[in-house]
Amino acid sequence: MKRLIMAGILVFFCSLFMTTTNVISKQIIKLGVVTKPGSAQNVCAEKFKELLESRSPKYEVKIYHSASLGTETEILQQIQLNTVQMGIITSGPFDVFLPEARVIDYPFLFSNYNQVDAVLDGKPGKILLKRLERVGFKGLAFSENGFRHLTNNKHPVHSAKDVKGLKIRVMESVLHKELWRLLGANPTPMGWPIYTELQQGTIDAQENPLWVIWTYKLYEVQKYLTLTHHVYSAHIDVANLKWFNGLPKEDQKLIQQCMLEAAHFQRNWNRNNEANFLKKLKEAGMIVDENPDLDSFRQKVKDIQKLDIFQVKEVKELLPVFLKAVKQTQ
Ligand code: EAX
Repeated sequence: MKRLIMAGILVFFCSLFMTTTNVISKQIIKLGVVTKPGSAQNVCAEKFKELLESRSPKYEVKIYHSASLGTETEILQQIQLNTVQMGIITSGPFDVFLPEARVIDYPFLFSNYNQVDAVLDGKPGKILLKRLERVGFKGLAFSENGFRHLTNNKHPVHSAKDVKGLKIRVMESVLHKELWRLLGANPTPMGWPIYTELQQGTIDAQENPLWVIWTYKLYEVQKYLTLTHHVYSAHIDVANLKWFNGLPKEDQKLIQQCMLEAAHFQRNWNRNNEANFLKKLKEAGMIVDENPDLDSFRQKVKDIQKLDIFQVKEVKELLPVFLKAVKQTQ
């Protein structure tokens, strides 16, 4: 009996020890996204978590969503400091950190998803991911926000002249501000979310992919939707470079692989749902212009390359690489 009790106690302590060490040895990866569950960034983040945790007992991915870490710019700053290890961040705000990141958001660069995949999964995308190392990020993959469209609450926008004077919120991105200034609007950079500002009328307009307009109920505060496709908005899925490089080689490979798979899964999710989001937005009462005069928009931004923001050496070198790669897909 005594022996049995001793054995029991031993088993108890052993299992306690094992559970404790198991818990202690799990490394927490903090991953930041600005948007809420169900949104494009989160679909990618959740898939990444699922893949990594099922393939390695070593890591636990903690997703910080719904702007709990601040704006996308602030999340990027925290990743640079390694207080947050990873992020799924819209490409726009990256150009404050690395000017050449703005080539992805170059207006009317991409016309369809085949081009996007060929260029971002090809050499130009790889160059850009590598460049991020200069500012402390490990660029892992591209997931996506999607093609951006204009909404506003003032009047229908069919051609570029209708944009004149609109008070529009833009991302915290140098390029996006300049782009909407060229188009004749009055742009204000702000972090996400922006529902209250739209509701209160501090701003008249915003631009985002269809899933955003639906998920954030912007149809409640924006009457008009114009399918402008003016910018393809990627997410750049990044990690703190030093943290990443400090991991064992096989873990680096695994994290890279899980993020690539998550990104591809998420891109499909976005593309498969787009038509449905449009349908729902119409049903919700938005007045949609599906065939705006895009030439008038292109005309207004045709000299964008002459702006100072495109004279930065690194931007000047990388933009032609992207433009050429897109051409080759045609
Ligand atoms: O995904 O700030 C923005 O407009 C972004 O598109 C936002 O992250 C929503």
